[in-house]
Amino acid sequence: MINDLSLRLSPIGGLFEQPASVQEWEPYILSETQVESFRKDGFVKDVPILSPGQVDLLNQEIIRLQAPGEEEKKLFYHYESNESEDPDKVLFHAIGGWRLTPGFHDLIWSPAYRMAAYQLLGSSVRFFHDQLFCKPARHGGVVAWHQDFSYWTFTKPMHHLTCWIGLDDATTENGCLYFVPGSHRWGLLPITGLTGDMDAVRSILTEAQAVAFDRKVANVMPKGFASFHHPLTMHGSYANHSERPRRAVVLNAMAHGTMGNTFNYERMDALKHFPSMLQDHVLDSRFFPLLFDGDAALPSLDIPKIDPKELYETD
Ligand SMILES: O=C(O)CCC(=O)C(=O)O
Ligand SMILES: [Fe+2]
Repeated sequence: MINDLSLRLSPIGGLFEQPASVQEWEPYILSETQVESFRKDGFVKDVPILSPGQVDLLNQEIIRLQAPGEEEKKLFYHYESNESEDPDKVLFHAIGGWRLTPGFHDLIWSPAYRMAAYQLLGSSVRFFHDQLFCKPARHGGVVAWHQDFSYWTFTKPMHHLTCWIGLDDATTENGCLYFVPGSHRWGLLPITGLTGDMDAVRSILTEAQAVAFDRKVANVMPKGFASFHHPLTMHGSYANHSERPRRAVVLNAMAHGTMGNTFNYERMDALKHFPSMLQDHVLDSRFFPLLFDGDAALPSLDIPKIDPKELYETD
């Protein structure tokens, strides 16, 4: 029997010690300066999430996730050993690892992650899904420039947040992520592809937007550290020609109250293996656990937060 960990609605192992009091939450609170830089740029980086030992444990589990049994593989929402199809540009991309191994299951309960997500969504936090993006040494492929919400229009309103956590030191040599500061205010652009041509998005940009790419920021970070980005922030990562792999796990959260918007969705085929999401129904099944209701848990703390009306669609 396959053990589907999505049936377990709280941490199952000991990956993180959980705060036992209001005071124990305090070290995880992002500063007003960090929240302000997210508001202004559409991302914030250098947030510590994992110790080197925790990173090692997850990298061990990745070995298993890259060679799943037939039944285990069915638990993934999406699974491509090489999303790019070009054997010289390998991008392992899998959604749903949290259902298979205890470390990735418990990762979504990281206190540092939950606190930051609460502050940057400005709302209580539901888990949407996870993703693994792994580039091998020497022949790692690109992730073309994109906005995450262009892939998520089967949900509404747009009130999502992406957390990218490095499982290797990420550098410009091994294909770190890049962000275009301020692009979270560009509005939603169409999908132009996730692999293949890194710069495919250029064909649909205004001149001013194309110029903004000159200010792109390299998300260089040591392993175990995270960046958080807005669902419209333009981001992508170049090929890995270095002698080191570049592995990362991505946690996608949404505000509690986010609904299915699948009725007229054009890419239903891509959702074949996703949990059921019904039009106008709040996504609150066991696949979308409530991770943190900061207002209820910590009413006495003064926590800097994004006002959702400023940065998200709130209706
Ligand atoms: O890991 C990468 O290079 C891509 C990550 C990404 O697209 C994301 O975090 O939304
Ligand atoms: Fe992305």
